[in-house]
Amino acid sequence: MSVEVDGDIIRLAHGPATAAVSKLGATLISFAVDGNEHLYVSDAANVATTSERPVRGGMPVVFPAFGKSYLESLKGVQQHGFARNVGWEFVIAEVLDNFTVARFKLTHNTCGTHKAYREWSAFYGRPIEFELSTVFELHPQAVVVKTELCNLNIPQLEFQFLYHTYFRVPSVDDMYITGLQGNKYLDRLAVKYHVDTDPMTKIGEQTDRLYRLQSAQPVDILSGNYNVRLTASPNLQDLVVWNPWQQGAAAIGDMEPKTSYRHFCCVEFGAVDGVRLPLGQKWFVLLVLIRPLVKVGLDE
Ligand code: TA6
Repeated sequence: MSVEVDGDIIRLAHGPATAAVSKLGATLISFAVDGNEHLYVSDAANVATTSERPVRGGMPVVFPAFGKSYLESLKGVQQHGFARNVGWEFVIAEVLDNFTVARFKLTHNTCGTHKAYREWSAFYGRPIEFELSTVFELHPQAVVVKTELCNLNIPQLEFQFLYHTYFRVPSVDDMYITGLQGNKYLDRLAVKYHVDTDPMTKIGEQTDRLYRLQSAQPVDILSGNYNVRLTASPNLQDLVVWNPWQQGAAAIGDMEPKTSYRHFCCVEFGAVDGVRLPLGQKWFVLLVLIRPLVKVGLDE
């Protein structure tokens, strides 16, 4: 069990599990059990707070806008908001009896000069005051991520939120996602709605799907020794499955090597329908990434 602060990176260890979080966006950049790394990070990713570019990989926090938002209140805000582009305050990391924990915080004081923050504030006609905090609890087989938003001065603060998680897999050809069957999704490339009828969803081409989940149930990524189970709080009802494939990866400057698309898939729990948070209230979400003790599904 240990905690190590290495410049902008906080490293945690607890039993067979290790994790690392960059202060840049409070981005989880590593989660491994028994040395098996579950997150993909591009070779060209910059993980230091000196970069204004978000980490390409790991689990950046998308807030307050998803994509180029369709919501009126977020129209001026850049793609995926600004929380992933700025350095968060590292509050504390400590070893506790059952887990090792690291806490990060982002407030209007820390990101007040960011152009996208000012554009978001412009909609309300005054600087938004908020506190966003994320806690990473590393357990022997899991990482539990808890995020809380507090609205300090706007009657109804509207936002979107997403954990943009890049899962590393040996080969996307041998990867399946279960738990999506029966759910409606928007194919964001063809701009068409479908229902996923597949008990084991497979990605074999450029994919950008936005699911609306009917119930809060776990989603499994099956990939031999790299199986992961995702469990999210019921208020994270949306789920994005994204892989840029060859043509998309070629156009992403900081995705290296360009063949990386074969070794990751983004499976992203979020709330992208627009959440309205009344003044003085808190919004809380949770995501658990578990390495199952019993292997389900495929062998490597
Ligand atoms: O979450 C999927 C997505 O919104 C895709 O549409 C895709 O472009 C991607 O995220 C990556 O976005 P980024 O701004 O990180 O290049």
